[in-house]
Amino acid sequence: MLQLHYLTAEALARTALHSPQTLLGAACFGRSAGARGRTFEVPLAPVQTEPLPGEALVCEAWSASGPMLQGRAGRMQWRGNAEVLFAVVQVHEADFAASAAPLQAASQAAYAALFEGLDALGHTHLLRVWNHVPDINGFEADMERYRAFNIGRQDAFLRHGRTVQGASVPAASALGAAAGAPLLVYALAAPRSAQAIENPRQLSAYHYPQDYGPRSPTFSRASLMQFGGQRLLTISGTASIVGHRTLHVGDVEEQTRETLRNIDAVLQQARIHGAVGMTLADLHYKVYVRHAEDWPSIRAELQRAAGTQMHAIALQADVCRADLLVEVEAVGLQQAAEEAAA
Ligand code: 3EB
Repeated sequence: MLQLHYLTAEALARTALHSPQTLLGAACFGRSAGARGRTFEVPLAPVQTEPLPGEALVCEAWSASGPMLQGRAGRMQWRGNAEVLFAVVQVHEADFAASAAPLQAASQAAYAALFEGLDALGHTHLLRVWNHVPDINGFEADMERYRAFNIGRQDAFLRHGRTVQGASVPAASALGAAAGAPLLVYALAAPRSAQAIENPRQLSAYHYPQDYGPRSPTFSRASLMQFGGQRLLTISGTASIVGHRTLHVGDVEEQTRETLRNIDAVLQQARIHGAVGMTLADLHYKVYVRHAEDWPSIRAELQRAAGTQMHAIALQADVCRADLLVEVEAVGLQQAAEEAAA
């Protein structure tokens, strides 16, 4: 059984100490996350993106039932069972300093490592990817770094026999990380393909026009996967975009409400594809806030939609379009009907 918990670094350390066998992998957020990682056997993504002041939940832990195997394949560290695998790849741009476009080359290398590792393990299909691009809104060779990342990512998909649009494109988030940090990609993968879900209110990102870069981003709006008796819905980073345009520039509350309308629209599609009865109140949220001082008003909007008991991690991060003030991703896990009835 797959589970997701948002917890403190101390709680994750206790879990790692007392029941490491059920941990699949984790991501921890903030400057000190990397140092903590060395004490774990399981893959840990050290995300150099700061939690918001006062927020204690700084780790995202995925667990599963065993038996699990783990290892390293080139730049990829992994751990998984027969159904699902957690993978982490970190690439230093300095390794590609000789290239005309080091971030683009590093992005391609990160995804090449992921695809080669996954192919070798038989967990060929990416379900969900988290991308943390250092200085994402900065420039490399006259191009915004997020756009250079998109070129490298798409090249790797194509070179490794993956489609870059349609039903098997993974869900994803792409956020900033501290300048100088390594490019960090972590992911969930499986031996079978998930069902990609799009949002009828938004143009598919893989069809975005050239205004947003020479290559469209390679991600779907959500992915839905069934594991035995369980369903996993992962909703991609979602923002105040309708069609392909940013709405409500400069207004963080309106951006949050538009984002929630988009998440709700994705959820409606997911219900059509089988996530029966899943609602906004059932999801785990990760919220990326450009300006830390906006968090209280964003949180108030989220709680209005998802309830005050909502599970959330809140981070200060640059979002991949300079005019976006907030991006929200979500995860829903539920027992499939056959299982619930049993
Ligand atoms: C958007 O909807 C906002 O490049 O992987 C969200 C989620 C965004 C994933 C990615 C980008 C990505 O276009 C940005």
